[in-house]
Amino acid sequence: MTTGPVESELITKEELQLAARNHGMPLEALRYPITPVGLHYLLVHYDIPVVDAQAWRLVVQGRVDRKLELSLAELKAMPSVTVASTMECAGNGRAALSPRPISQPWLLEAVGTGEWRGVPLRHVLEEARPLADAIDVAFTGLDRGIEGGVEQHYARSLSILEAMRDEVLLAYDLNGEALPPQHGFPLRLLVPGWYGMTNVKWLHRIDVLAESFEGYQMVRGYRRRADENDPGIPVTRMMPRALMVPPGIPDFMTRRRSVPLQACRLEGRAWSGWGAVTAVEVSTDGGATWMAAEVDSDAPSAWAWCGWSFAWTPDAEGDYVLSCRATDEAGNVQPIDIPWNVGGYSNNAVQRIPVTVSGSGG
Ligand SMILES: Nc1nc2c(c(=O)[nH]1)N[C@H]1C(S)=C(S)[C@@H](COP(=O)(O)O)O[C@H]1N2
Ligand SMILES: [Mo]
Repeated sequence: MTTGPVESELITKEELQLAARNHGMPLEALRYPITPVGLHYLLVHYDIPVVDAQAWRLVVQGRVDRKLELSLAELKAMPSVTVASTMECAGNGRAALSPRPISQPWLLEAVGTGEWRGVPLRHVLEEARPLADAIDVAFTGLDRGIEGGVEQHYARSLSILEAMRDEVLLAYDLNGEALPPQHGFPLRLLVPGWYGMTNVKWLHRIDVLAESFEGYQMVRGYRRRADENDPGIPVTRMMPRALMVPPGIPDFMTRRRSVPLQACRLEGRAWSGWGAVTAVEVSTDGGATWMAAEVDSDAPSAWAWCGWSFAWTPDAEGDYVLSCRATDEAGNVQPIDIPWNVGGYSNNAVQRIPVTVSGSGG
């Protein structure tokens, strides 16, 4: 998906083509603890396949004692769990890097929280009984395309240890309904805490392997590389991020915010794939000084974002830059800037919202 940096800051027609297919979550939708399905961000590398649920089977094969071929009805008959889980694309924040890595040009809106229902992957793997030499598990989707010159089905893997974690699901419902086509009907992998690319949609094959899976999306895509020659390090769990609902009202074209000169409640949500969010701070001076926000204790689940709020009373009319930043349990804090990388992955630099405060409001 990524072809490297360009000199120009202008969005190319190809980026626009991707952006028109893959929409973000409008940031005002941070107000919902569970993102309504149509507002959840969307990222599809190739084409959305049309899947006949009757004919579809999930095949589990490779280094297992017992090969499985499961229909959707058989999967739905297994014990299920529901988990609210925040998903963020690893490319979220990409378009803010300079030079801009050419790919889906996300600003900050490639995130959403779904209530996913499905069968714990471990349950299915235990039925297939992985052999003692199994170390990796590859997940292959039905969608096919060409990327970096390589024709492929979209596929990603997890180590057998990660694959056996309790929270990992084979999900068939989102927010109480069957997965919609664009989110992976009839089945997708759901790995809470990991960046979006892990959650293989239109899943139809699971291969248990005695060697590590070397698919394109593991060895070429989704690695943080300093330059084209750097093999890089794999992109895995979500780095902490806090986002703010842009306050006030927007200008149609520039989307610059106008806020009246009166008390203003700033609010948003924060998450991390490395443990609970322990603090959210707010800056109203572009990151020079920071103040503690109040973090809600009623996140929809341990894998979902938590709400936060901050009572702001601007002192005077004028221009402000509002920012927020999250700290997680593991001690990760959002940076002001991140080192540039080829694919533009995991740019969790703090959000900056320019606002104009004027008058005394209506
Ligand atoms: N089969 C398949 N799975 C996929 C993708 C894809 O293109 N094909 N995109 C991945 C990426 S990069 C992201 S960020 C998430 C997006 O999931 P969503 O569209 O349901 O939000 O799906 C992941 N799973
Ligand atoms: Mo993504």
